[in-house]
Amino acid sequence: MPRKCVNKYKSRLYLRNSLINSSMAITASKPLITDLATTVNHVPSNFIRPLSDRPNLQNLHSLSASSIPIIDLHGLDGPNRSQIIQELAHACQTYGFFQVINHGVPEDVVGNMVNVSKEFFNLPESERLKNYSEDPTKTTRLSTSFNVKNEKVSNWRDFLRLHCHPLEDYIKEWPINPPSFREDVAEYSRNIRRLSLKLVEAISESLGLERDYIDNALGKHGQHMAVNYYPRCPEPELTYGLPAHTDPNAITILLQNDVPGLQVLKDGKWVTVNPVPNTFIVNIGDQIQVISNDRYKSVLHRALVNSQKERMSIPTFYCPSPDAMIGPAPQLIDHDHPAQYTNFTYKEYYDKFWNRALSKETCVDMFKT
Ligand SMILES: O=C(O)CCC(=O)C(=O)O
Repeated sequence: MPRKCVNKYKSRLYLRNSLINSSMAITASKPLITDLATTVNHVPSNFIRPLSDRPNLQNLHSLSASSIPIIDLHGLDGPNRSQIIQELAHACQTYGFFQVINHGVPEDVVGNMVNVSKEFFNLPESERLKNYSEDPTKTTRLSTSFNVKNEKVSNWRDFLRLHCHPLEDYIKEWPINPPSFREDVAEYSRNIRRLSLKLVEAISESLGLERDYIDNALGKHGQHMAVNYYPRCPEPELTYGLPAHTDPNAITILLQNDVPGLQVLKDGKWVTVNPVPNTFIVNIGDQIQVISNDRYKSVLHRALVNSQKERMSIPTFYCPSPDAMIGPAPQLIDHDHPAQYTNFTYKEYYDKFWNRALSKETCVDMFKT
């Protein structure tokens, strides 16, 4: 059969499966969207969002690079510290997002991370599938969408998710292909951990807390990474790479390639954060919203896809260890600012996060007083 016909047949088969049972369809055909995307000219029905919840590609408000604050970390450990702390406080209160330059992560470490990630997603399907799992409790896994077990509409994303701290506990589970994968990703994750620790201390100080307050609140700390791969999509106006959500962790440090797609909700409007070379995008996660007793906000963001070019983003989720007890810092509770949240362990929070589909009703609301 000519290739065109094979593709048509495969996509029809896929669509038929979608209609029979949308949650089974993705496993019944091609588990990964990376492989399915090359066989379809239309978005299969289980990826199509209801009319009221679609990206409005005609109405994109592009933030120019300077609209999301860019914070120069040079001198954070020197005479510029108090100035940088003030800039951080402003960014965290006003945007929940900022970008950092002079962050100390060498360009070659970032370059190797991006290249090896690309190589991973270019491996033959059978090689990639060795890492496939739909179990969110697995500490190393390749998967698709968000949580295929409980979502009604699928997302145009595959992702490789890795726990990274303590590194020696997890590195032995990571893919062995491409051959430099473990070395390149380990080097990147060590560098990002150093940056995260610096930022966590600075954010703590910016809230008027002891420099090590948040560091201590995170217990033994955790660090997870995702490599998000968004293939080209024939009808990007019908679906998302990731729908609106906030991040469940403490802070996220995001590296994106040169293809735009990240949007942040600012004053009720979705704005695109255009890629800027040699910067990371940092956002406040739910745990810092709780610790700050709502002084800092964990802001809704989402990822769009496009028909021209595949996109990759690599977020590092810096988080508490599962046993860490999280609650508003007592120093930030007073008569005018009563505690907004009950105390909980990060494990309780994280289990809730994965057991629900991603949605605009953020998980943090489930822990309100
Ligand atoms: O791809 C992006 O830019 C956003 C990724 C993201 O929000 C996530 O992985 O939680």
